[in-house]
Amino acid sequence: MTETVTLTFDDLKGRIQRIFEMAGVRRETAAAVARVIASGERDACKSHGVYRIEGCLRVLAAGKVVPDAVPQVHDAGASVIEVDAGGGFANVAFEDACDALVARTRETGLAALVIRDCLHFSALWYEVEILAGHGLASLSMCPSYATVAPSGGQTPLLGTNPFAFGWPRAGAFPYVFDFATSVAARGEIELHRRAGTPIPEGWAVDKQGQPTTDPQAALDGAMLPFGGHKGSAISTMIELLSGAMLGEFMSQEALDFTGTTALLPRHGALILAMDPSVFARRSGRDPIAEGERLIEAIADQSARLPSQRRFAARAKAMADGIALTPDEFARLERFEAL
Ligand code: NDP
Ligand code: PYC
Repeated sequence: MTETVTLTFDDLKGRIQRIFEMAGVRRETAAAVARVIASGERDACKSHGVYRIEGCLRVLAAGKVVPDAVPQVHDAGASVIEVDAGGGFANVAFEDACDALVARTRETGLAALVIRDCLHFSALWYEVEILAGHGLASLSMCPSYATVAPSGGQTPLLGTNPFAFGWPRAGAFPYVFDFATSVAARGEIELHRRAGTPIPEGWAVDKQGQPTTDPQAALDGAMLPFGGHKGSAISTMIELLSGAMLGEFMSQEALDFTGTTALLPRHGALILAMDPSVFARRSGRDPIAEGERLIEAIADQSARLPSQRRFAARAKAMADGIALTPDEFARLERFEAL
């Protein structure tokens, strides 16, 4: 087969859900995992789209994620809501606790969701975009595996630690950024290895601490934080806030737990949600309209807004379908036959 194969979002989502149900994953969890993977593929986030199915199946086969875990939401009416994922996938834990987080944020202006003991393999924009859909601003973060050397060092200590921000807009897609605090996500390097293509300079060093463009040498060596000491500090903050502060694994402990980066990491996650209307109440100003003036001024300079590429990919995929390469489709069919 040489042609791309085009699927609708619902078809792709349904196929992925069945793959996970066949692998023994609880129906609600399989549905949540399928939603986030299909959404990644729809939005042309290749490092967190169908490519992730294989990694999730590997971690299931290795017994490092609990397929039938039922998330337990602990809401004592305070600003911090906790959901214990019980060693299961983070996606369903987030979905189960989302309504409580939204309600508390509207009540108090500021609330946090702590996700405990989860496997968080997915892109974080998914979460902040849902909260923006409820009119809330939010920050989301989690540790990962110790694969990134701190700026000025050469030994991996930090994770690729993703960081996302969402801001609601009236009548437009929200303002969302979402990035690994390494120069590139590990998934990007793995995709280069799979394709046999070099990685750009500046992404990683090899085991000897020398710059490399060889994806395998990069995966065996150390990835680098984005923005030198600034990215290194943000990544450290993520370790502290979503690891140490929650009493959950930091990236080194997550790596020690699974013993390999070939499996996806287990740790906690932190989502902070804010209701702009509560913060702005006494100012008499409309925070969304104020924000809009800045966002429009940025766009007026023809500067690309973060997520703009993703939203354009989404619109195309929803109109024309999601195109999978022959290799991606063959893998999907192989997983369906397992
Ligand atoms: P990218 O560098 O591809 O993108 C980072 C952000 O910057 C996106 O919001 C992107 O928007 C935006 N952007 C990119 N180029 C421009 C530009 N020229 N002008 C303005 N904005 C731009 O992301 P990463 O490779 O760092 O991360 C990829 C994904 O990996 C993320 O979704 C992250 O959550 C996920 N990840 C998850 C981990 C986990 O443990 N769960 C660990 C590490 C990463 P757009 O999308 O539209 O291009
Ligand atoms: O792409 O760096 C990554 C990653 C790690 C865990 C999930 N995604």
